[in-house]
Parts: sequence; structure tokens; C-alpha cells
Amino acid sequence: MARTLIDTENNTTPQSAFLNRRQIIQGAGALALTTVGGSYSMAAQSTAPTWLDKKIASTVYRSYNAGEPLTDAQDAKQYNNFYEFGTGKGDPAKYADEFNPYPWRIEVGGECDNPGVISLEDLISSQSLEERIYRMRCVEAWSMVLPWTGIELGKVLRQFQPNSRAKYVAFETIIRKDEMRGQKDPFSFIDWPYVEGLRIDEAMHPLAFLAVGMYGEALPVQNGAPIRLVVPWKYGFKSIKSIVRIRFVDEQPPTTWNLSNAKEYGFYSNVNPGRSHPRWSQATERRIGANGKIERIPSQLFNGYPEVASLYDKMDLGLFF
Ligand SMILES: Nc1nc2c(c(=O)[nH]1)N[C@H]1C(S)=C(S)[C@@H](COP(=O)(O)O)O[C@H]1N2
Ligand SMILES: [Mo]
Repeated sequence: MARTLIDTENNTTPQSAFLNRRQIIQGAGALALTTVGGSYSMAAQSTAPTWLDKKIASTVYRSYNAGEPLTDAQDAKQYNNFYEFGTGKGDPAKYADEFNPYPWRIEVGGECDNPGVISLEDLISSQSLEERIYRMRCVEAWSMVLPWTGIELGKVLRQFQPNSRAKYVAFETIIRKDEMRGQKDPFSFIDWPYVEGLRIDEAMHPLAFLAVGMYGEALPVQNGAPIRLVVPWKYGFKSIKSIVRIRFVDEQPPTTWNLSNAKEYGFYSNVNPGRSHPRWSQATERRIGANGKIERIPSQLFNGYPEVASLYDKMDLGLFF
């Protein structure tokens, strides 16, 4: 039942240059990075607190539906990018039980009138949760259709009252070297913490989402427990996991993949089939769909969310990639 999710014809990953070096150093086989299911059993999940399970169970409505079959939960939970746990697609699920996300707090500050440190519970208790089914398109040219549970990002951000100097929003992932083995890797090209950012109008767009659940349950660690960003019109790496800090800033903040290779990864990173990655085409994607079905389908501008186009009206998408 092991399924090969990376096709050999296109075994390109953003980090393949690094992986090649890593494989030489460690003698790791490329095959170990390319299959999920069967090669290991699911790691035990850390248990979410009761208040979170209850909150997620109270989710009442679906505001978006991709209109496409859902990716199997098993694939969504076992084929991940979360370099804090290693660079292999199976590493995050394999080492998930080494990380305990509860209790969780988020520090919100910068250009806003109501900064502070807030617990996850306080952050979401005043909001009702909704489920949204979104397409997720990784820059590596694979994609999934995933049901998230959470809150519109803008609704959360407005609680902190951003001021007129808040032109961008910067996000940071937790650093916990003892629980996240990827952060101890001396060869890692990521300067921890993983950081991401959005322009303020992008962050306030109703499609931008903060997820605390997936498939009707609390987020698995490997998918970014307990809270992560989901920006469905951008390449997956913008959707930063396990967020501990949010800052309103007046200048474009640094972002992890752009720092690692600015020629290959821009700040905007909107899904754009018309603009190839320097090392591979973005015209099509490998959809990891229902019942393990994998098919090659055309990619869509803004990942098929044309409602965001007006955010980029005056911008040259080739220049601001
Ligand atoms: N902190 C952190 N967030 C991250 C990543 C990561 O390595 N670290 N990987 C990104 C990439 S490249 C993708 S495609 C998505 C994958 O999300 P998923 O594993 O839930 O499908 O998470 C993004 N968020
Ligand atoms: Mo990705």
C-alpha cells in the first residue's frame, strides 16, 4: 500500500540542491524521501485540550468549498513539509509526538493599539469557527484539497487594532530545539525561526485563514498544531505553521524561503502557472486526491481564486513573484 507520491520525471523540490548535499553527507537514499504509507506507522498524536476539541466540534458552517474531492486525511497527515521536523516528507508525522503544543500563547505586537500576549484559548474563544475546503498548492508542484477549521485571519488581526503604519504582517514559528529535531540539524539552510509575511491588504482578505483544525479535528502536529496560516492563493510555504508571534510592521518583512534563495522564491509567491520556477515548470501540478488517486492537472492563476486578483491590479506579477 506504499504509494509513490513524487513522480520520477519531476523529482524537483525547492530544496533539492540542499537535499543532494544532505544525501551525499548522510548517505540517505532518495527513495526514503519519496514514499509515504507503509514505510512507517503514524506517530501518536499529542492530545488536544478538551476546550479545543469542543470548540472544533461546534463548527457550524462551511463558507468555501473547492468543489473537488478531498485528499485522503491519511495523505494530508503523512506527506508534509515542516522542516522543523526534518526535510523528508514523512519526517513531520514520524517525529510529531516529540512536540507538545499545549498550552500555547501568541505574542502580537508592532504597529497596533492593542498588543499583547494571548493564549490560544483566548484568541479563538470569542470567535465562532468555520470550516473551509481549500486547494493547497506547494511550490514543488503537488497539490491537495483540504478541509480546514478555523477563523478568518482578518477577524483575528482586527482585535489587536493595527494602526495606519501597519503595512505588512509578519509571522513566526516556534523555536523548540529539544522537540523539533530539524532545528538542531547543523546543515539546515533555514535560519530559525521560520518566518513569513503578508501585505496588510492580503492578510485582511476574507480568504486568508488561521486554522486550528483539519478534517474536523484539532490540527495534527505535522500540519502545524495548534495554529497555522492558510493562504490558499499562494504557494504552500507562505502558510506558516505553529505560529507564536505576529507583528504589524511598516516594511516588507523577511521571509524564510526568500532568504534562502531570493531568485527562486519571491515575497508574494502567488500561484502562477505562467511563471516557471527557475528549475521547473509551474504550468501543471500533481494532485494528490481522493482514494490516493494522483493525477496531473493544469495549475491555475491564484490557485483558482480569482477574487484576490484586485489585490495585484497595479502590479507586474512577473516582477513581483
Ligand atoms: N514553520 C513551517 N511552516 C511551513 C513549512 C515549514 O517547513 N515550516 N513548510 C511549508 C510548505 S513548503 C508547505 S507546502 C506547507 C505544507 O503544509 P501541510 O504539510 O499541512 O500540507 O506548509 C508550509 N508551512
Ligand atoms: Mo511547499
